[in-house]
Amino acid sequence: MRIDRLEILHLRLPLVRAFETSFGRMADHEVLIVRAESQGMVGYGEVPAMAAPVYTYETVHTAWHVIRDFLAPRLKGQEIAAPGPISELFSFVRGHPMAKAGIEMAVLDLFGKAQNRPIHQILGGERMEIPTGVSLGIEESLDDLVQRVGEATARGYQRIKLKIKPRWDIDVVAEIRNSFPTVPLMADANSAYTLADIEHLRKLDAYQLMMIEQPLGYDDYVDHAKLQARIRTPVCLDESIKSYDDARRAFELGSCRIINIKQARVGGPYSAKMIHNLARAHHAPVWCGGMLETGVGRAHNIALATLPGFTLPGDISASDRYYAEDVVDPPVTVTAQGTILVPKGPGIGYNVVEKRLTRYCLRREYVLS
Ligand code: OSB
Ligand code: MG
Repeated sequence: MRIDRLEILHLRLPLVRAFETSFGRMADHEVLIVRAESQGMVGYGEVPAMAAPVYTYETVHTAWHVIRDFLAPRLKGQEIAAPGPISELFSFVRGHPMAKAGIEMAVLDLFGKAQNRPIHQILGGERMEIPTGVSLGIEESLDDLVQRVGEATARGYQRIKLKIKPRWDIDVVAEIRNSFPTVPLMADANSAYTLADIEHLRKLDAYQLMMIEQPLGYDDYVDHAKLQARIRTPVCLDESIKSYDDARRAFELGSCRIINIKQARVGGPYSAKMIHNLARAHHAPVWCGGMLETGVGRAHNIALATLPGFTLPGDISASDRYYAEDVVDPPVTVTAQGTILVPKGPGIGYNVVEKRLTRYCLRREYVLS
């Protein structure tokens, strides 16, 4: 297959409610949508970077630059024999995994459409229904959060993730555990602590958390290993794992027992699958993380989460968790049992509504034609 045209669209979508983490508060979300065309078919991928480099160093602006000036020119005239990692082709660019992932996702969707197969089948997924959880942000008050947790459990979500930061942590987890004694619960700190906080973080051991996600430095392995040796709660890494080699380092050092796999953060679906395979060999569970994706990235995440090692509920919530109107039709929905039914249609299995892409689009450009 050859990519005839590649277009990138910079979208800004309003969130139904502001989402606050230890790195800041977001009222809307910015992403790039990658549209890859071949023989009249269109494949879609997503770069769920944000407007500011506060989660990783990438932003929608760095991804725009890297795709337009380096990755797209490399695709020109290339014959792509089969769906798979295009990381080889892109390895001359150091880093920038989200920019690379957006293109790889779009190419995978194209292959699915060309072969009339769903992408989860191409990836080797095994499940037709995936368990899912929800990520809840920092709120104005504990009462607000208790209400959010109540709503989410009533909707069926199989586990609740609480965002924590210094002064919004132990008491918050204690209160939620007290109000919801049996709910599967975890906490995500987005790198808000240091090793000096070991004794403080150890207090979380009292609340039967499934895991604590990325408590320490966003690029750290050594301190997390020291922390894991001192706390009972399993450590899960998110920000630290940007590649297969990062995952290898983390397992070798004992930095974590669980990995949150985001295909955008690790350079694409095939790198995500490799990390999944490595984690399986280490008997470590993985789950599919989220980046407030639109329906495009969300559909790719659903496909990834059908792989057998994704045994824990992920952060793939229903479209309406973040968006009043998603760019796909039908929107992603969650069953009363807290699962998502994997679509059977070709490619990503959801229809992308071009008119809605246009509605939220700030700028678009053909970067290969
Ligand atoms: O740390 O997992 C994270 C959102 C944006 C950036 C980082 C993270 C998150 C979330 C929300 O936790 C995940 C989602 O619901 O998409
Ligand atoms: Mg996280």
